[in-house]
Amino acid sequence: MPDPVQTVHQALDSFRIETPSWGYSDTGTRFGKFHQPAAAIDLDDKLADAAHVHRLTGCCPTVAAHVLWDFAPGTDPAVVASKAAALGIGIGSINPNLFQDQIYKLGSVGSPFENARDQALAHIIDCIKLGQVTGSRAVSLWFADGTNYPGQDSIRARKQRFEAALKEAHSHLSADQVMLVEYKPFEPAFYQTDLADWGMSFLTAKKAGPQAKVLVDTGHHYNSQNIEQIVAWLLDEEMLGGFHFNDRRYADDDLTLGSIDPYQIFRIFHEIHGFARERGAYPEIEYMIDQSHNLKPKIEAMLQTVCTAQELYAKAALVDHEALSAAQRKGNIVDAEICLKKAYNTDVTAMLGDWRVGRGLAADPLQAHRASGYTEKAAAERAKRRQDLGIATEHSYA
Ligand code: PSV
Ligand code: MN
Repeated sequence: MPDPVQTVHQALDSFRIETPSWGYSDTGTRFGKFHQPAAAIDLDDKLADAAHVHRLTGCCPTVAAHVLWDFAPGTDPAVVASKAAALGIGIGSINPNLFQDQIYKLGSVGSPFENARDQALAHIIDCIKLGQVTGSRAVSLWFADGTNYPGQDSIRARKQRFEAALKEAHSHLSADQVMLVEYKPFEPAFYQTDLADWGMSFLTAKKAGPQAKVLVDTGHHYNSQNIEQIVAWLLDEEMLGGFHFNDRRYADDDLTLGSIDPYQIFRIFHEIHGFARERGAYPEIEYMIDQSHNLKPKIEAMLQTVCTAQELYAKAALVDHEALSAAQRKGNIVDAEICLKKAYNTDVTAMLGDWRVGRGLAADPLQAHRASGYTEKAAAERAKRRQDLGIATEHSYA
């Protein structure tokens, strides 16, 4: 077994994770929003917050954009990209919005209405072009499409409409772009979701073309579903394109990564390290966070997530693969499991701290953020701007 410090440092050297623009602004649930004085108001604030997180962690060089929420009509994506670059970050995945326009009531590319399908496809193609201007690698597709009642629409017709649309969209990708196809078992459709699981995303991506891959949002699974098995299968088929990280207890996805089940994330990373070891290289995977915090301070939650991801990725790199395969060959289940548990139980805090200090970063990004006064400064400035703009602000318990 090589030196653990070296193993952890090597693993961290290549680990990058993208933060979402929507995680910095006031977002909530459909039941309500709780405002935070330091929340980002506009895209400039979101870019500033994402750059701050990258400055503290050194591993978040890109920020995901949700087109409708971030690019007001008339926004020049080249200007946005250069603003981001001036702050030391880049625009990452481009997320089309295929669910909020009134025309999408019965779906987007799966809709029975041709004009809705045409609008959705045109928007995806626009997003592909936008990504070419911003230098983004991924166009990340999530569809709210589905039906709410049995008989509402033909399930097979919807499947075919998806296949045709994604195939057409794929033909607009440039050689260095990738199309990520996300799945979700339910919500907002509650009878049938068009892309409800990894198999449906897999098949649709395969039919779209070679640059389409599956996106695994950790929150989009039923309770007790074995996500690392899905990851292992997708890796083996070279169809794993990326992750949306978060955690969950019941439905959906806005809890902090690893807050409920950190061992699950470790097991996912273990599959990736094992695959890379076998193939001699890591596959190109977009690691992205998909969380909008309604209760936790937004930047703190983001830092907590990034540090948790690094920690679990590092721990998973420590699995002794020689010992593991020896135990597996002997059918020694107990020793095999101990290999995973031993790595998982290793305290990597000091190794992570050293890695950061070696890169001129603070050993603890969260503490460094708290000491920086960033939130207080942002809160003062943004609260005033919010007032001037007449935007709702936080409740005072004082
Ligand atoms: C849908 O629940 C989802 O996971 C998709 O990725 C959306 O783009 C994102 O959440 C919006 O927060
Ligand atoms: Mn997602």
